Amino acid sequence: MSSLSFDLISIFPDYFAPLKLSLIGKAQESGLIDITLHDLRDKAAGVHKSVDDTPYGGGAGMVMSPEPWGRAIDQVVAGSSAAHHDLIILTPAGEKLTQKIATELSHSEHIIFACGRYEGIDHRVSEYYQTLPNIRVREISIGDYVLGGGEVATLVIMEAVIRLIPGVLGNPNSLVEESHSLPDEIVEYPNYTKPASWRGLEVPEVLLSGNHALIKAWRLEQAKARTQKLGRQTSE
Ligand code: JDQ
Repeated sequence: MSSLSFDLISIFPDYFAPLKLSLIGKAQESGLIDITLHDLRDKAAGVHKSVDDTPYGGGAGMVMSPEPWGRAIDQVVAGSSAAHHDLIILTPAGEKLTQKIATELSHSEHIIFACGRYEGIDHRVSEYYQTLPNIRVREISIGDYVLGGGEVATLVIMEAVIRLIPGVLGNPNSLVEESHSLPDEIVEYPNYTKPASWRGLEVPEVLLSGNHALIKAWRLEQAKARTQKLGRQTSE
């Protein structure tokens, strides 16, 4: 079995409660994936268990200290049997999540998510782990808006990645791809189900025709029109 392991580090591990639900919960139960949560606070020193400090150079807010992150990540790496690790640091300044990145990550054996809070994590954490040959560091954003921390972004990435793992969806992955049969960058065509007439709105006639070649062409045309309308780039 390919079994992808995830280690999630956060001061709010309760954010990840939804991972026991639905598709991801079942993927865990069936052993296709393994998810371990870590409370960064457990790695904080002193009576106050502080994980943040004021920013060098001044400015608003607080920055997460590198020491607890170093202890947490070192421990996760030391406890892993994987030969290679992907360390994902969530940040609004990261490379934008794409389906291509999700696909790459679905082929990983071990993914560590560093979920910061406040104004983010001392940049040396990213720099340090980039120097290790068995770790690939990726700073990732899920979109151009500012969240309160990395936890929700991690849930988004995990959902995008885990559904790509063979055996996670009901249908085999090859069949799932076939059911879309569109280039990665093209948006989905509109979907319809019964009833054929609803509140005066009819399902497009072509979909009731039984002509599969015609339906396929119509769906591709619809998807392209939607893509155009969104102003998105296509390969053609
Ligand atoms: C963190 C914050 C002001 C960071 C702290 C850690 N796509 C995306 N949006 N926002 C994030 C990701 C994100 C990820 C991790 C985060 C936001 N914050 C809050 C606030 C400046 C920088």
